[in-house]
Amino acid sequence: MALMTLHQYLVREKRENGVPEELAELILSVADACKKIRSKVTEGALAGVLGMAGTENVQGEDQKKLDVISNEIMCGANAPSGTLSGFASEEMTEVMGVLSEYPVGPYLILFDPLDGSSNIDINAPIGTIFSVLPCPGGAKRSVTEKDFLQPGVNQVAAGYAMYSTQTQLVFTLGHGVSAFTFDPAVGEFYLTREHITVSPSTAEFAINCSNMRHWQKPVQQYVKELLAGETGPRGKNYNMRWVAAMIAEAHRILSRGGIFIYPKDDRIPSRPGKLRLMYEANPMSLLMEQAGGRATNGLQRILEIQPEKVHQRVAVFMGSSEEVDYVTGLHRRQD
Ligand code: FBP
Ligand code: AFP
Repeated sequence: MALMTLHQYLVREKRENGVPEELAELILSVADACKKIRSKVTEGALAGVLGMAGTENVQGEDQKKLDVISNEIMCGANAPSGTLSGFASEEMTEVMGVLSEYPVGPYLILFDPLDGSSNIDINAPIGTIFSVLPCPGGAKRSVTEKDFLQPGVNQVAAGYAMYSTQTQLVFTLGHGVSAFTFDPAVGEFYLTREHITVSPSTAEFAINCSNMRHWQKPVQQYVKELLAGETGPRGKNYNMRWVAAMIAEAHRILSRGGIFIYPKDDRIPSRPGKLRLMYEANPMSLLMEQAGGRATNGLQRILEIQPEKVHQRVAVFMGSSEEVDYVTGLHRRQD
């Protein structure tokens, strides 16, 4: 049987699950942006897109050329769609309204245009993460940061594109998680996995162990128990992976289970974690929950956190429910 295109899938979602026309349009324009980013990523040095941009983002991080290019592509491809009232991006200090030359729509989009920046120049997996929120009060011309400060449970869509051996687009519209593989010969995304589930149990974990000495006690204890293997308290041997791009860790978990952790640590005591709540943790948490997994900050469900700033950070424990529940339990007992 012929594979279903992204467009056909969205037609079906509109008909069977009542997905609004404008949301389907927005997903198509995100997919177009991801195709363009993929093209730059794939050409690499041939397109002159590797290396540093010589600028810093709002988090004080040095921007790579591809961070900046991907941000321009995400803004440029989605602004004219008529589905949005505003944007927020890891690479932009302030939230932005849609230019007056374009019609406005009922949604806000937040994105990390290029996740896993340290992987760009080494030709390892990277991706684009996006989150879609309703615009309070409906479509409007001027948006403020306050409009964006909604908990992750309000997301009407979330997902990512991953640029690796294949380019895949994975998203949820609130009715499960589906994955699409890009066929470069045709220029189309095709549905290749539907009803994705995260297995409740796993023997695979992902955490940057070089920071072990900086972790808080519950994380130290948890990883010590995993490393103790089958004779330890968890009674089995665990394997470890670290791709240094959350997108790839999430994709692995959605493929074969696992737990991904980026905890708070004492390198910067005032920082609650490294990852950004609104355009990294929230979209991934929605995907995990839609696939039957979990996502907490160690104490509470990430999707229920009320954001105070668009660029705020959060600790992340996400993936297979048995592991996330276990490590969350260790934190709660300590609290
Ligand atoms: P960027 O969005 O700046 O690329 O950083 C986020 C991130 O790459 C995550 O995707 C990843 O899990 C983490 O940083 C890796 O950090 P570390 O330097 O500890 O390996
Ligand atoms: P395969 O060729 O069977 O995939 O295994 C080789 C390899 O992937 C190698 O490239 C890695 O360094 C190593 O296995 C990783 O193994 P663990 O992380 O599971 O120890």
